[in-house]
Amino acid sequence: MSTALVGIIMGSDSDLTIMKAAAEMLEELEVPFELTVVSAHRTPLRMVDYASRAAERGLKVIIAGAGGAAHLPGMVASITTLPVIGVPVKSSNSIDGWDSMLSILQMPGGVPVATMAINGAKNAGIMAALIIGAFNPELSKRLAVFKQKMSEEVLRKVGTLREEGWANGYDA
Ligand code: RP5
Repeated sequence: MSTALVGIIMGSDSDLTIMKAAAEMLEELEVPFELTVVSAHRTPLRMVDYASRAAERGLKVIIAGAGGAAHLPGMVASITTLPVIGVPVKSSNSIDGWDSMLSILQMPGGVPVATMAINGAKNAGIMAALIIGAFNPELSKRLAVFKQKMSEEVLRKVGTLREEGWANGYDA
C-alpha cells in the first residue's frame, strides 16, 4: 500500500458517518490516505503526537472533522505546518452545527484552518486532492476529469428538463 498523503482525523467514531465522504472522495481520486479518531478533549496527548509527527510521517494535508466545541482542527493547525482542512460536524451535541462551524472558522490571525461547510466532508476530500494535485500532474488530470463529469451530469439534467418541457429559452 502506498504511503498516506492525507490524514483524516475526527473527534469521535460517531463523526464517521459524515467524515467517510472525505475518504470516499480520496479513494475515487486515487489519493492515498489514512483515517483514525483523535479527540482534542479526550485524547489531547494523542492529538499533540499526531499533529507533531504528521509531516515527518509523509502526510501533506490533514482533514480534521469534529462536532460541538470543535477544537480539533484549530489545535492541530496550531501544532503542524501542514495545511489543515476543517469539517464542522453537525453532531448529537451540536447546536445545529453552528457551534462546530464557528469553533473551526473563527481562528486567530496566524493559524488558519480551511473551513468547509457544515458536514462538508466530500469537499474536504476534494480540497485535499486539489492541494496535492497542484504539485502532481497525474492527480491534476484526474481532477480535471472529475470536473468534466460534473459538468456533463448537469447538462444531461438540462436535457431532461428540456424534454419534460420545464427548461426553455437559453439553449447553450
Ligand atoms: C465531538 O463531540 C466529536 O467530534 C463528536 O462530533 C461529538 C460527539 O462525540 P461522541 O459523544 O459521539 O463521542 O468531540
